[in-house]
Amino acid sequence: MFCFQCQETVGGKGCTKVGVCGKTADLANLQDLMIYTLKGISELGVKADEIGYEMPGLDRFIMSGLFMTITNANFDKERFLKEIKRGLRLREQLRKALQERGVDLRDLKDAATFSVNSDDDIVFKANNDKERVGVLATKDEDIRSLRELITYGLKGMAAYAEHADNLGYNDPEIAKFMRKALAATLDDSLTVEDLINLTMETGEYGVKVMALLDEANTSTYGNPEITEVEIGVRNNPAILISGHDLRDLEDLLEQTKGTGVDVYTHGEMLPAHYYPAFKKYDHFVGNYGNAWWKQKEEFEKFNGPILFTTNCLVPPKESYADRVYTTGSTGYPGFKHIPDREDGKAKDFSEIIEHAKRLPAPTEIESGKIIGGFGHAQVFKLADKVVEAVKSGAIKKFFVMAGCDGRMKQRNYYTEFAKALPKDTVILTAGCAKYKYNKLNLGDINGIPRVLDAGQCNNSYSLALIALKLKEIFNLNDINELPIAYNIAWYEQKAVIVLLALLYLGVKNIHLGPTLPAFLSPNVAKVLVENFGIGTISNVEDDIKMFMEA
Ligand code: SF4
Ligand code: SF3
Repeated sequence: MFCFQCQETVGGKGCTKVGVCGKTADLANLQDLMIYTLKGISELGVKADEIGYEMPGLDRFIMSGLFMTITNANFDKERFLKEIKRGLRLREQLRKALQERGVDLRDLKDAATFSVNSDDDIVFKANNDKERVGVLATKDEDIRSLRELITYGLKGMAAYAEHADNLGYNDPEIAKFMRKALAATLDDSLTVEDLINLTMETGEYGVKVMALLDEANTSTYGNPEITEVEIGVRNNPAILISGHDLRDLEDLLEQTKGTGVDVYTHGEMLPAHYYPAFKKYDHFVGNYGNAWWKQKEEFEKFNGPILFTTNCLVPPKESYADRVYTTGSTGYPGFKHIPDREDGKAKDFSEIIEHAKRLPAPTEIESGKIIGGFGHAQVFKLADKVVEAVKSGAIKKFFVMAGCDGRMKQRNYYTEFAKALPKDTVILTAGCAKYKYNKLNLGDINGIPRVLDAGQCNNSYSLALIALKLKEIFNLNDINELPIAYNIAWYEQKAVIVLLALLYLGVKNIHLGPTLPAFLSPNVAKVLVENFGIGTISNVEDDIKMFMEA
């Protein structure tokens, strides 16, 4: 195996024996073969696009195939075997359809033509075809770096596209771009420059997909609004829902209504509380615990069943493993998996609900409230107040500290950074990075809280809209003239698409931490430094000085 797609990769270089995330070598190889299969399907898909042929189910398959390979999403080898076989069937159907339409299919690559006769064949190819399958199959380190940067961006894009699709929102242009970009990563004729351009285009589609998901979420559930979220517990049996999928949450809330079972959020599901549509459920109690990496201790104490709708899932402790359910792109061997919805009907969560009824109420681990809900619409409503505070000097600077949280000790930097920021600064956040400072009670500036949480990582789009709005209000030519600094924490591939989207929007001088991605080769990193001023972090004191002076 070789995997370096996340921030916690071994030695900041690559996981080669087993993943820090818990991914075994054979699972990692199967995930690589899944991606390889998607690339091959996409090569045919591009040809289909050229003649305007659409194959039903193709967009969704590519989306969920990519999504399943995101860090901490799916650890289930059986599921990958099943999906690879499904992919090969789809690929064959597509090939036939194109052949019938007279499309020239002579120069297809191995990814679009390899065949297997059994599960063993699949496993054999995944483990042995190192010249073609996997990250290291690309020998040139700059080409490899760009191919992977694009692929990881596509994984994040796919995740957001799937959430939008679950709410009935999709954009065929986004799916078409995914096919084009996946196929391009197989194309040896593309130069470094071509791939840099494609990376920027990936950012452009990143903006589109986040706009689409924003539209899907806000049209379906209303605009996030200022909300106090309870972090203590009640005395009823309960289900803990984690991940990012709001449609799954809606189905669960509907089905738990009147059952005596409460629902709490964990990790990235916290921002669901900010949506008006979810406030009508009085059994939707609050948020339990913190970011994903604290799940082992927190799930043990929760006592009830846990539902994963997306990443980040950590291999469980035995003490609670029998209480964990997965759905959508997530999976883990031995966990119950709730099947996808059919014909738009709700998923069936009855088994989890019955399970919850047999278990005790959660053990309280915290008490009090946290505040959030500062999506673009809510912040625009406060615009006068914000602008006045900037003009009067009450707010000197905004710090975008969106992104991911993670296990590394070094990430305490973000807690210390938030504490040490001058009192006339405001943190704009989104994603699970917020758990490093959202319970610190950092106070407010003329009624504006010093931590403004826009929501999940995909809601980083809101932060971009807020910046663009401020640029308009202050009549500036360039978004970089605003008093906004970017100190972003990353972990998995959704952060990659958010980063590429910000770069596409022209945001400069983003600092990424706690370490730069291992998949950036020195030359690719140099391009990002020279053209976009990308930097990393050093220590709290020097960094605050640097940001405040910039
Ligand atoms: Fe290693 Fe991260 Fe890949 Fe897991 S996802 S194998 S931790 S690089
Ligand atoms: Fe967190 Fe996994 Fe990235 Fe959506 S839940 S931000 S790490």
